[in-house]
Amino acid sequence: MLTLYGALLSPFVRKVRIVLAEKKVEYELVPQSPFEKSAEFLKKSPLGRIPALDDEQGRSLADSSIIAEYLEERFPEPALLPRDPYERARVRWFDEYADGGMAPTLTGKIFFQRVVNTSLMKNKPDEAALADGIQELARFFTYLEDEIDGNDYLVGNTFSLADISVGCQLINLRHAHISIDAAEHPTLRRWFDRVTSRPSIAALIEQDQGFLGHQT
Ligand SMILES: N[C@@H](CCC(=O)N[C@@H](CS)C(=O)NCC(=O)O)C(=O)O
Repeated sequence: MLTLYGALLSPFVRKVRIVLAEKKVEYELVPQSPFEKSAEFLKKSPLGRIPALDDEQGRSLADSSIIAEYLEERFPEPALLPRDPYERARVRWFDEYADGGMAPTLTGKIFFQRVVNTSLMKNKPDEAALADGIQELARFFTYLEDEIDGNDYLVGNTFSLADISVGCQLINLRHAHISIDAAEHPTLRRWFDRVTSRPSIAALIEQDQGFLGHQT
């Protein structure tokens, strides 16, 4: 069986878990904190980040995007990357937009300050970082609203890794009590509600909420 190392609440771990659930691949989730980096974990994930994955032979891979593409190649159905080369590249673009563009703001600033630093670690939030993050949100929302352009999904009007990666960042934002305003960004809000009501995603949100409910 595959072994995934990671923690609830991480958008990157969630991304891989959704891919596994969509493809109905069984796996064992081994808890791994992003703050504790044992020598053993660093062998699996040399940058010390979650997630990491071991295959059935104990061979490791790190990074959610690398793992997602590996899973796509090993378990092609249902496809989460389109066949068309341009659309495949667009999915990879949205994965990068989510992880490289949105994550530093939505997860790094807003979620980290409100949820990790304040609710879980009981520290005072860095109000400047939080305010910065909140102020940066509009440009992401406006871009995504335009890109969805009345479709059901981000690329090729089919559910793909693009929806998973972008959705995972917005789920962390919602955990930080910020939702997409339906009046200001109606298309993005409809898309988010559609994506988060998929069973593979709704189940993980429920797990996160259960965990947060116990902690706060
Ligand atoms: N590009 C990586 C990012 C993973 C990442 O940053 N994970 C965070 C937790 S949400 C982490 O492990 N942070 C610890 C660190 O950077 O030292 C991926 O997609 O897997």
